Amino acid sequence: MLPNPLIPGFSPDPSIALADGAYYLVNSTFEYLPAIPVYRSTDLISWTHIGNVATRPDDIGLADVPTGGGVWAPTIRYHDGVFFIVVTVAMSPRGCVVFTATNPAGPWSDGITIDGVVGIDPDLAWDDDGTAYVTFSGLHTTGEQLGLHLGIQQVRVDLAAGKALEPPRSLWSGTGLKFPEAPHLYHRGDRWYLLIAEGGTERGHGVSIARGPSPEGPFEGHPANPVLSARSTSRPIQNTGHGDLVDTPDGGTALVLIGVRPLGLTQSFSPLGRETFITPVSWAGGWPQPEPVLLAPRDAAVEEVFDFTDPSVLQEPGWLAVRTTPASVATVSGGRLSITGDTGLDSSRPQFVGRRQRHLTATVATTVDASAGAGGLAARYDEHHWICLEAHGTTVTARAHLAGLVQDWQVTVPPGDVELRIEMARPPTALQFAATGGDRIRLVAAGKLIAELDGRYWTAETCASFTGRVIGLYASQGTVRFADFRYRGTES
Ligand code: 6LW
Repeated sequence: MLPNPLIPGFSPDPSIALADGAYYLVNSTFEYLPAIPVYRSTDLISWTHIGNVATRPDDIGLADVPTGGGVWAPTIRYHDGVFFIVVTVAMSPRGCVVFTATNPAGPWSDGITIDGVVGIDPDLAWDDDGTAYVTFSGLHTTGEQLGLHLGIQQVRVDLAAGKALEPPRSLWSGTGLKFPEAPHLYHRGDRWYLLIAEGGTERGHGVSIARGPSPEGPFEGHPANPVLSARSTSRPIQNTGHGDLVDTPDGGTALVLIGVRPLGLTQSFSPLGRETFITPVSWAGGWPQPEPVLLAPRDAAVEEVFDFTDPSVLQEPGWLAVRTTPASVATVSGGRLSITGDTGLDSSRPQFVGRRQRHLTATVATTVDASAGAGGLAARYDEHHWICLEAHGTTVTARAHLAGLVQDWQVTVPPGDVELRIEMARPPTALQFAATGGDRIRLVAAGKLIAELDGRYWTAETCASFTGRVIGLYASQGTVRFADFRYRGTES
């Protein structure tokens, strides 16, 4: 059985390509850089994060994107020996961008904007004559028509020139559920298949399929669409949708897709945000039928320890920064990672470097010298939803920031290095009904518990930012020096 989640933690909108016996999977990253992680696997089971597509500060034009905008839903394809990624930089003039590489670990090209694609979730496909098609969800993400949905559309494109060769044509709008999006086009036998998501990325999410004689259609929907949805079920993985089909090593088909792992009863909350899952697909009557998505977490605990003795540590591909690159925020020398800060975590450009929280039970810790500044450890969804432990001299402040509401708790610690720790876990026993759901978050400094928080308020359901939890190091004032960053995560 394949593990689920397949790529845990902040890993929305998966797309996958098979090239010469290896699989490459990419995800959305919104306002974070480096953008678009590339994961590699040869068996669909174990995955290695081999690189990121946009690694330079101005590669993809994220400096001024609003929260919720940025890198939405890349599609990865392999064609004639070249890897292609097509992606929307939402709420930005960069629009629909195509990157290419011969090595998917990078470097990737600077990216060329395809004029004439107004929408999100672009897909790239070629017909037998080599004509390239971009199929996308018609949506205005800027300007006066912001939010206007136009269904699934398509243009033939000149990839080298970066332009559409025709005005958008409407292909299909699904079954009438809201937000037809995430189209992918596949040629199989003598048919073309158009896979989409509909119902919105929350509990109503689903996957629908249509087929037709050519990449331009006409498309006829499956009579039982959506062919996959967890809506109104008690399945442990909810919000399943936005998928991409792939051939499996045993000659079958699988669907990689987005989903969440909510904790709770009638209302439920997903601490880690939208993750990548996988499910087998069978074929019947010329239609693909995905199976319901089953939970199968990997049971081994994961320990990551960065002691900052390696000056190139920030080149490890899992580090993230907000609207800039990790190397622009932090420097590493003399066994310390230093961050100089002049703004807080409520800024759209915090001085923060972090990593994805990938397990529902996780402890993240650092040892920090804050004698010349203020900063520490933070867990963020976005600048409106975060939690931190901030050291400043001999004071440590635990702070919870939730949609403009702020609460502080303070303790005094001895001078010198102090250990800061954030512990996240499912509630051990049934809590009061009204407080059921989400995880519990404990903020600990110098071994003392300072605050325990109800984690429901830092989840996919409460933060409308599309991201997931990213946990890391920051400075808000002066220079703060970190001796290490430790992550331990487990599903058990
Ligand atoms: C993405 C859309 C979706 O563009 O959420 O879950 C949007 N699906 O397809 C942002 O991730």
